[in-house]
Amino acid sequence: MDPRLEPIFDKVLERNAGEAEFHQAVREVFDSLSVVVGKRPEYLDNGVIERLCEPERQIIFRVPWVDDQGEVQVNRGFRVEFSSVLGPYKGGLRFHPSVYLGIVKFLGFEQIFKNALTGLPIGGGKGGSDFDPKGRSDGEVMRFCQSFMSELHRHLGEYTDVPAGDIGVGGREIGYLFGQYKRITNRYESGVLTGKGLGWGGSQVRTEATGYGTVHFANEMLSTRGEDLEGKRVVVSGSGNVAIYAIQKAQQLGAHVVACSDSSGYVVDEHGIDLAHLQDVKEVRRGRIGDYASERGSDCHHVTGGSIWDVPCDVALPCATQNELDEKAALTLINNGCRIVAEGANMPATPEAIKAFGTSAVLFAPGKAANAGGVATSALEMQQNASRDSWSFEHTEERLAAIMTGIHDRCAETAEEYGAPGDYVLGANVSSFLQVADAMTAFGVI
Ligand code: NDP
Ligand code: 2IT
Repeated sequence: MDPRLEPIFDKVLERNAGEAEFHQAVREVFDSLSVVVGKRPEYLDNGVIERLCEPERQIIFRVPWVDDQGEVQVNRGFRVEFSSVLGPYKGGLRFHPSVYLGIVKFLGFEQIFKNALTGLPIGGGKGGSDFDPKGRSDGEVMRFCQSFMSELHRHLGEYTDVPAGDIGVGGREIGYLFGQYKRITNRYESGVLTGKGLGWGGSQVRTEATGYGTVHFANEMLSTRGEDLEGKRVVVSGSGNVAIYAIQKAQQLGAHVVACSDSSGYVVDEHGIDLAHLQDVKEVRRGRIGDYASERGSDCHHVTGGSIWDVPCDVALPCATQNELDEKAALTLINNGCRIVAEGANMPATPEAIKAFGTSAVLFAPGKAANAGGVATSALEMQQNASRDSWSFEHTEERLAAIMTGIHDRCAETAEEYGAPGDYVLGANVSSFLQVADAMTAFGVI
């Protein structure tokens, strides 16, 4: 890190004690910014970098609700409104027991740069709760969502803050959240949430967008080497929204997807993942990846625990959660001949893993570039809501593909310009930082 950035980073550590994931996300950006402050020292003088690390607003609230046994449960809700310099705060809500302020801040910080890369007018934010939806009935999830929105609604608005889904928040949850928002405010304000159902203001392709976009990005990376996904062996971690549609798009492009996972273990299916079966297990029955394996028969095996990155592949798409791919896993992937890693999840590779990829032949794309298709399509949903229009699947997918190609090229060109060809981390961080920092400079010290 450039020595001029060190005191700013030390201050981030001091003011945000114990928030390891937030420190990790900031550190990665600061490491990339060393090349910027050499050329553009004015960003040190006007406090842009320091201001960018401090969220504009952080909301923490109690979420009380009653479970099916009649017992009162109390969770904690968060919304970190990080930066509105390019547009309304935009970013998902995560419901997972591991959620605390440090997770929401890392995700919100990443979202500022990701959203800038899309080229669409959206700022960065993130929210969620330590509520665990696993094993909860629909009624419990509904009552939780209603209580969560009873507080959050006063902070939202199509010009203010527009949440969407993330881990543990999909179409069901967005429905309950939107219903409660509409009831409390007495306004059918479609543009206040994205990821809505297709019959009530949602956009075609939003469900598929993150996974599709990640695969499109990986294909663009391959094309820089004169290759494509046809015939490639692909491993996708996770089996949620992002993973499922990454698998679908990879298969549509002729890849052979052989493994996916959940937090209990992974499956290897040498005949190729049967997507319809996976969707039935995960999306319809809300089951586990172990159920997929046992119902599939003897050619498919389930490994409890272990690391999915032990499965040899040409292309690895981590689509589960942060820090799921460490240095050991990275070295295994490299030794097994993997050549492309594109992050569908947010920050799934540890800093040590990214370093290992950097000193190998692997091309690595960070989540803020490779998974930006989800939030980009959310912005397209906002566009459709604002114009009271709805676009076809084909048109929306074309827009998504063009946005992903644009992000790929923007990262690759910036990396080249700053003397680091093929370094998508540097390209993504520098290019988005410059856009955000220039807008902040134009607005003065606010
Ligand atoms: P889902 O809740 O649909 O799926 C999450 C998947 O990741 C599940 O398979 C889950 O397994 C697994 N997982 C979650 N936590 C852990 C953990 N601690 N250890 C191991 N596995 C875990 O979420 P999404 O697919 O929407 O999100 C996946 C990732 O993609 C996240 O990093 C998210 O931030 C990112 N992302 C999502 C976008 C979206 O539009 N949804 C957009 C951009 C990024 P299990 O069921 O066992 O918990
Ligand atoms: O991490 C992400 O980009 C998301 N969870 C999607 C955010 C959004 O507003 O669609």
